Amino acid sequence: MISGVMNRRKLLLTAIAVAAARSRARAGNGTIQVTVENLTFTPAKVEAQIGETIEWTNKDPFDHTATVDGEWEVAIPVGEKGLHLVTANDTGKYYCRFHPNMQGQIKVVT
Ligand SMILES: [Cu+2]
Repeated sequence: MISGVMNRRKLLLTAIAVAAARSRARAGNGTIQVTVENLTFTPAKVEAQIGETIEWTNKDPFDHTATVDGEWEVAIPVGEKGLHLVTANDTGKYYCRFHPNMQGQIKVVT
């Protein structure tokens, strides 16, 4: 009787562990680093999973942004970082509001 309960509990924990591993495979929780220097996003093109964070680090002596018109804008002030949590519809280009020639690209992967 007791061992039956133990087995069910063990089975349940195993099922939870498998489900957690699967959800990790679908959605990342890592950070993708992009350096902003000399008016350039490096790397210009990043691949990210839903739930990962893109972190821009500004090494220029002036402010930048990462902007998708009508969607989102991340301020990247001098000497600071800007963060964006990746969502399902983030595949596409972004640019800097102050220097529109600065462009980067995000590809959401699963
Ligand atoms: Cu800029």
